[in-house]
Amino acid sequence: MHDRELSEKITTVEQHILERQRAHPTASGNFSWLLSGILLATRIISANVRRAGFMDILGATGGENVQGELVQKLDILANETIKSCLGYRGNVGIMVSEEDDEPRIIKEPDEQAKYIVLFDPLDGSSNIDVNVSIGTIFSILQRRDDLEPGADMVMDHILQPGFKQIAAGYVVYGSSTVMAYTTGDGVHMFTLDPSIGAYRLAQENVQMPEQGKTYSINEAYRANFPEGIQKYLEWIKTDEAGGYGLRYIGSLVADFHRTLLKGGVFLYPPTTKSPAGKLRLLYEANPLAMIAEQAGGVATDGAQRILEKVPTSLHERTPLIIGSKNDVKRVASFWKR
Ligand code: P6P
Repeated sequence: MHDRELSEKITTVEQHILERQRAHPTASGNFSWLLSGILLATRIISANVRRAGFMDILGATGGENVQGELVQKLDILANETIKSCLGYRGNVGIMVSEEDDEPRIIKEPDEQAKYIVLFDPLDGSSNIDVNVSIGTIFSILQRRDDLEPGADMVMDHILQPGFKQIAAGYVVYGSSTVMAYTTGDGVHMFTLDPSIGAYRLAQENVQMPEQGKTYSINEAYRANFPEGIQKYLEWIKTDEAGGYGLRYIGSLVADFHRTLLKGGVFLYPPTTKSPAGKLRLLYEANPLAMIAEQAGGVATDGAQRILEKVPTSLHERTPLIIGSKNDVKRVASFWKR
């Protein structure tokens, strides 16, 4: 490395967490150990995503996951990698994956493993074979300490509203691999530096613009959206709206990442095919909603704040309107669920 590069301050995620934990003496090293497990997994996933072009890991396995979607080989690899990296962290009690029908119990309730990690191991997998950005989304809860005797000692710990999350984040495997996370103290963004195999701090306290110039929705379903959404889609194209552009990658993490940085609004409303919406509450909407709010944005299901929804099932779906506060407010002026 040249002197200039040596002199550049490299702040890794681990350093960043420790520096910020010093400001929060109550924080335990437990959490940074847990997060480092997730980040190790994403570095392995990133390496495989980048090699997908010439390794036999493209294409569908032919199997189906609980979502009834064709499961891509990289999906399997990502899912197994995260479970393997987290399984030995010692402080993870339960894991919930988009790819698995049931939760995975790592430690029994009395084994002092307080964390619950919920994740979509590889979101947007339908884009894998065409080299479009895909991503990993994760949410971290703690076991509850207020359960009554006779409670379901697995599901009652998992089905907590999103405002109970202690941390959330995503990794987008795009032209570079970028990770954003929050522990409720702002959103911080890192870029994976392949030359050192570590995530380097790119931006602290990321702020979402109060208003953007982009709306992001699959207009192919226009006729199936609620009438209010259809009216919003008519309005957004008028001169009065002031020149919005439509961007839709079809990979939630990539569409959200752009919305976080540039502002605007991402919408996945209910459709006749998916009356409860398509996206999952526990490991897609909740973590992205925590990130959005921590960056000054908003996330609703058209009726209420995403983070206040009390989940009723593991793979529950929800409508999602997420982005800049003025843009989400504008959508709400046309459509309330
Ligand atoms: P549609 C990918 O399959 C995904 O779950 C999200 O990443 C993405 O936002 C959405 O589905 C795209 O769905 O119905 O527009 O193809």
